[in-house]
Amino acid sequence: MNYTKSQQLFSRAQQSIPGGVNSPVRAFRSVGGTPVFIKSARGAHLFDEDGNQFIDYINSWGPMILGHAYEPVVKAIQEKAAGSTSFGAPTELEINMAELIKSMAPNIDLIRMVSSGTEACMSAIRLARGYTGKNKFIKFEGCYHGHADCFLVKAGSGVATLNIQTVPGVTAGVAQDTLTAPYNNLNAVEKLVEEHKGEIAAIIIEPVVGNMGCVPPQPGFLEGLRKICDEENIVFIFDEVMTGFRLAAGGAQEKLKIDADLVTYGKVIGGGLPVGAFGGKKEIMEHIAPLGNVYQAGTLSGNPIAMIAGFTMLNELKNNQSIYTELDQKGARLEKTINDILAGKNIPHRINRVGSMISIFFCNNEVTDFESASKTDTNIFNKFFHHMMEQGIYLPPSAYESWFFSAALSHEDLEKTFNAIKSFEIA
Ligand code: HOZ
Repeated sequence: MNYTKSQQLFSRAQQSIPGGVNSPVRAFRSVGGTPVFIKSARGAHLFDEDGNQFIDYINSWGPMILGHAYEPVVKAIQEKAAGSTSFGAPTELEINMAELIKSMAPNIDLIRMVSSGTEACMSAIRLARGYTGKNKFIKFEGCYHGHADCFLVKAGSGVATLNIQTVPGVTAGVAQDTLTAPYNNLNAVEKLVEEHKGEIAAIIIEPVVGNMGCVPPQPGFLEGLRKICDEENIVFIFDEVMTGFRLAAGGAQEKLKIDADLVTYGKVIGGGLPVGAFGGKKEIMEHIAPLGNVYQAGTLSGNPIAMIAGFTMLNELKNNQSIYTELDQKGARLEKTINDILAGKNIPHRINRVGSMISIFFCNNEVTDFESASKTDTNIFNKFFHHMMEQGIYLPPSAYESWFFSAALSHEDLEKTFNAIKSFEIA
């Protein structure tokens, strides 16, 4: 494939944008090469500035569940934009959106819109602290909850991709209140809770991890965390920025049958526009200003264009839940066929999948936490990534990010993906 224009754009971008990108993983630093500059997308396909076409396995890191440029969403945005793009004042649409989310996701009595997943998680932690009067919280190694200072401790996603051990700018004072445990390790959490009795405000978790690659919870893990939270008056926060409305209409809470106290959402609820939200039980949420004193605000919160895009997409999902069965069937086909192809080639690998989130780890071990995910052979991954790109398959440019696919992915697209993998050689 020819990437001349992307190469030129990347050189130009580096003169004005740090590293040439507005989010680090996009820079292709770990896989090498030049990032592809995207011009447009439709359905399951991306089109770059050089005229190359790719089958998209990122889907804007989750939100394009129905595929790119989904017509009802595009139309709704166009119509809404004609009535202005921001008011900084309440609209009926925000109520419709809150009511729709409440009708789909469990345990949400009240919900507050923000502008990103980072903002949602940051606000949820502040709220948990304000509600419990405690300062510390537990997060899991390799889980990523946005880039607020307190979360950049053993974080996954870009921090893991770039192998950044400590993030300059995060003070020791902030980091000391962030406790970490290995994912899927209940004993480690019990130990932390015992050591810091009465000090822990929250446990925040990606119920199915996407930010160290896809890593599902083992049976009993989330149930055990729920029990600890109940016994110790700890707020249990599900970060559903990736899983919300993707794994099921009610997100991971519904899919895994676990109740959270607070839930955070991101880009998915804006249909790809910059949106986030945090919501949950009334008893906790009523501590948020102006009901309570836990302050949180934003001019673009509940922005009409973002709301109409998200509302239109979520409404489609609510009214057509067979989509989740369809996504799961495509995922199962993807998982089995890739497994068979790689096994036939004696390429060491493990595939983790939940619904339409899937990852290939190039290793011989089961992947259940960040340590086991780190055993993936990144050299093989990097080769695989570039091979797939050459064949017109666009994967996350990192061994530590889940792939996401959309309902628009056709069986023909799957066949093309399998053919691309069949021609992959390690040597
Ligand atoms: N690391 C982000 C996903 N987990 C990528 C965000 C982006 O580059 O858009």
